[in-house]
Amino acid sequence: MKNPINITEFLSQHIQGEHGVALNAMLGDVISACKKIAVAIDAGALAGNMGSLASENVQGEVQKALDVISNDIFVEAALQSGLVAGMVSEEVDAPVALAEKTRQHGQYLLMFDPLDGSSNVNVNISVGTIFSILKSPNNQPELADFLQLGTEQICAGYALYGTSTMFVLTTGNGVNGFTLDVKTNEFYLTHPNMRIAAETQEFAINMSNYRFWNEPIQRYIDECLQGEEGDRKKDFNMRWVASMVAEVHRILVRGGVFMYPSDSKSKSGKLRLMYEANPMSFIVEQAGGAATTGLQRILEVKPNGIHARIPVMMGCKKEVERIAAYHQVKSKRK
Ligand code: AHM
Ligand code: MG
Repeated sequence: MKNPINITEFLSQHIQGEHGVALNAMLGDVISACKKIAVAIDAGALAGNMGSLASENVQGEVQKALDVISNDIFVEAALQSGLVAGMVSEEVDAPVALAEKTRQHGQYLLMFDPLDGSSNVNVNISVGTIFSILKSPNNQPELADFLQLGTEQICAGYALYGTSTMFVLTTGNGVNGFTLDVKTNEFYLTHPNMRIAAETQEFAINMSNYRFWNEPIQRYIDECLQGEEGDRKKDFNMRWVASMVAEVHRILVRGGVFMYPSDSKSKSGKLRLMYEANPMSFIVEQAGGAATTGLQRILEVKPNGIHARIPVMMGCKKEVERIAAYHQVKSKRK
């Protein structure tokens, strides 16, 4: 690629307005966290990071699992700007405790999943970091201050630690993707204005849950599997990486639909609203796609807890609308 723009220049040129200065500073910290996490992941088993928390290395030191290491890297880096008043992490039960001094000037809330898909780490398959930034109602946020609708997000993004490391971002004005140049340790714009294809013949779902799904999801998948011989009159392909970041990235690049519905064994779904579903829905909508629980636009769901779970169907708008329509048929029949 000829002279791609680096992410710092891109952000200073493209992120302006009310939150511009703050976002530039906070994103600088998030980007540096993601670069450090990429290094920790790259080191793999050589760094002794793959063990569970209870295990010890040969020196008798307790080994830290990579998702805890990633969480610590993210928290430390995100505090640098002094603009974050509160944080919620998949790895921490309550909002992350910030020192009194740190949150005095904070005006923003940062939600994040430091290492999504971490069950893939030990088998060397792609994982990611997901984050979302909200305005904080005050600089001493209470639990209720975190429970904002996804429509309130001012920025969301992810890092994908895949065959190359990428950083994908929206601030509500389209979606842009950057690739890490390992020689200079800089992200460069390689995927400007990412758009989800209007048509697709590819779906992503964990098929092993088929018997637990509700009827609308079974119907949608049955029709995909019937292919040319069924109502859809076209054959479908399937992918399942078990890493939402990799899945959504593939959909941004070559189309498709991703589903993690609720089912009879996980009544609320598996994925978390505030730091998985919401940021990814914001990105997907900004790329021309859609995201639903089946019954409601994800970005309009009022969270009932910082770790609330939610059914997720996202990607190609037409397919997501079809899935939502199948849920409508079911709820009318009740
Ligand atoms: P995690 O946050 O504990 O890693 O779980 C989220 C991940 C998603 O990235 C992925 O879509 C899903 O779990 C895979 O679940 P399953 O193993 O049930 O297929
Ligand atoms: Mg996760």
